[in-house]
This record gives sequence, structure tokens and C-alpha cells, in this order.
Amino acid sequence: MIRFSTPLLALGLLLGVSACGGDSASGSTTPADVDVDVRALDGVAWNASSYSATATDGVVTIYGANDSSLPHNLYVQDGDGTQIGDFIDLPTRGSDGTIDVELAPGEYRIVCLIPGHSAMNSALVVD
Ligand SMILES: [Cu+2]
Repeated sequence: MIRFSTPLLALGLLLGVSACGGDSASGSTTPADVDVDVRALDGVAWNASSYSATATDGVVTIYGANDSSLPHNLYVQDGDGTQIGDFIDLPTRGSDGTIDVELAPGEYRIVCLIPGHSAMNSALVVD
């Protein structure tokens, strides 16, 4: 019965409101030390159109979680569409993962490369 329709609601979940076992709420809890929290929502969408992060020693820690009913993956690309670092596979609702990616300050894209999911293309601004 809980539906994630806005990033604010998703954020609320991150702040510790636990899912009640409904059909769509994710039970995944964001790890403590991540710089970016990216969630796939129903409707083939990330939970934000733009993310920002501060690199620590040149590394950004990215957490990805699947809060939707479709399979997804999470890749970081530069402006030319070249993959940077590792990726996160998000095959089912509730799947998640964390990657450390070396990123210089600048703007990148967070994308899902599953065919038909090109709408899942958000900015990642690193400072
Ligand atoms: Cu996807």
C-alpha cells in the first residue's frame, strides 16, 4: 500500500521508516557510508533526475537499489557514454549493491542499459 511516487517519500524511507510488507515498498536500507543513493522506481525511472556527490580521495561510493517490479542495472558513464568503473546489477525488487568509482570533479550520467530503459538517465555531479 505504500507507493513511492516522489523522491521525498523515498527519502523518508531512507530515514528509517520501515516497510510494512506491502507490495511495493523496498526493505533495503541505505548503507551508512555511501555518497549517492540511487533507486529505481516503478515507471522506468530513477528517483531523481540529478544527483550530487563529493568524492573522497577521488572516489565516489554509489549505492543502487531496485524499488520497482522490473529488472534494472546501474552504470556510470562520462559525457561520451563511456562506462566508468563497475556497475550494479539490480535484477529484482529489493536487490541492491554498492560500487566505489574513481571520478574526477565533473558531470557524469547514471544510466540503466536495459533496452527500453533509456529514460533512466540522470546526472551525477561530482565535486
Ligand atoms: Cu532499467
